[in-house]
Amino acid sequence: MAPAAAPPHQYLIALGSNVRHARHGAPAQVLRAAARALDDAGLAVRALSPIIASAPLGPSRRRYANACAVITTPLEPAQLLARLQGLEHRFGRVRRGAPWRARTLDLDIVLWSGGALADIHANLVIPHPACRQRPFVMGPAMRIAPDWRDPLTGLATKHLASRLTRRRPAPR
Ligand code: PH2
Ligand code: MG
Ligand code: MG
Repeated sequence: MAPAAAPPHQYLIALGSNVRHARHGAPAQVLRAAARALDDAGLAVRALSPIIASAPLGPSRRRYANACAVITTPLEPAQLLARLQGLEHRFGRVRRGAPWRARTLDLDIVLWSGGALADIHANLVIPHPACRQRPFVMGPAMRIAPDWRDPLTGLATKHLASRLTRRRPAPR
């Protein structure tokens, strides 16, 4: 009997770009091409959020295109991370110099169906440690995975997103 296929995991991936690509074009086009490339690489894209434009957080001055995708794959987190880094590389991303430089393609694992994880060898932490503070992650995330929960706070992405967009009370 053929061995049963490993049950697929679900992952929520954040996509970002703030540099044009010679062939694909502007950052939003880069993200569309990246979603197709994920699918072609066997990382089945179940949902792709709308693509938003966002002001850069950090030193780069170029605006970003951001989106989220839900994918399913039998790959374990460290294996998936290696695949995502391969894709970033194929899209012309160069890893050198300071972190947070302008990039053609950034693919981050935000959440997965396996709960919280810290893999020191792969330098991988899930949930993505900064995801709760980032409207450009939680906004797209709540459009396609509103009920996925952050295992550390117990809050769903829709709640994390609304915490980030809610107006703060005026100071007294
Ligand atoms: N990614 C960063 C740093 N700053 N700013 C925006 N708006 N969008 C991003 O995806 C982003 C960022 C590091 O990965
Ligand atoms: Mg990132
Ligand atoms: Mg990254």
